[in-house]
Amino acid sequence: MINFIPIPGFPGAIAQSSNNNALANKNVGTFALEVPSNCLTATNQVIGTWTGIRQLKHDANGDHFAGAQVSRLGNPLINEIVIGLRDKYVFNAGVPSQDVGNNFGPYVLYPTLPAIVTSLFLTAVNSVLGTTLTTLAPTTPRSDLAITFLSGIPGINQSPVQTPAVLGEVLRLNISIAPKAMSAQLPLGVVGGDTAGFPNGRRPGDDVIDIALQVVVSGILCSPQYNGAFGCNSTQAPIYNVALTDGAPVSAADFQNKFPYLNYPYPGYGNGTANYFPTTTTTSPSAGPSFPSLIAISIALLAGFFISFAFLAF
Ligand SMILES: [Ca+2]
Repeated sequence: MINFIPIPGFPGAIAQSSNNNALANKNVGTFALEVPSNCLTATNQVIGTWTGIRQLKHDANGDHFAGAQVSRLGNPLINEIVIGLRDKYVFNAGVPSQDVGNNFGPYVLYPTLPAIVTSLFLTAVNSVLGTTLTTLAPTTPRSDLAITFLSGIPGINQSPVQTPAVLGEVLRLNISIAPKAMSAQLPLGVVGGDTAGFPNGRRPGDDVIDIALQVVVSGILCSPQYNGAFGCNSTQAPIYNVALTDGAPVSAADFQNKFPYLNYPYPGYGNGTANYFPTTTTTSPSAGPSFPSLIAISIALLAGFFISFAFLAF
């Protein structure tokens, strides 16, 4: 799913091009909700959310009911590239409050992805750059990843009223940080200097693949600009200043400026050809109240499954 030819300026490095988007012109089923934000907060303005997919079951009368949870996700890519194969079933069947007890912490503190990238690229990087790096991976244990994905970032999306911070794999959002107009959104979110973006919530135009590569593999949060706030420094992250990328750009400009913010699906007929959007204008939902009074939540929906939203008001 991820193209590992990622180092800009490196011979053979991938260039930013929409042609690298393997999902272009593909449809993803989505279930979108727009919820008044004041329905989701408790004693402070930080919330956590995740989704679960449940099997569709039938009783003796043929009525539907929700079976066991078979998939779960808060932050993108956690299930795919962080949780180890032997524990994916446990992770998918569980809830965030069980993550510490299920001993998922080491997957975050000692991630495999940077080690894989090192095994693939270390020799080539040293050869081309004339360096003698012994690894491309930041030093473990990765306190920066624990803060980013398990506790929330202090001052951004960590609950200010819980000490110590509650750990668990949820997508955290600080509603008190004002959302930005689409024209002002930066695709790299927090690491790009836009605290209204991922991992403080997730907007459709946030380039979560590039963000994850630069946080997990480059170790950008160990760079001098963060001054040790994430428990690491640049000497522990050999390529902290390398902007790793999958080469597939995405930004807010690719999406609608009103709920559900995601684009309308492509028709099955003529997909991939020019001018295959309907030429007639259909009535679309009104923009409704402006942010931040509403939060839009969307997730991929698999046919034949129940889906549940869970909100954690800290
Ligand atoms: Ca990208």
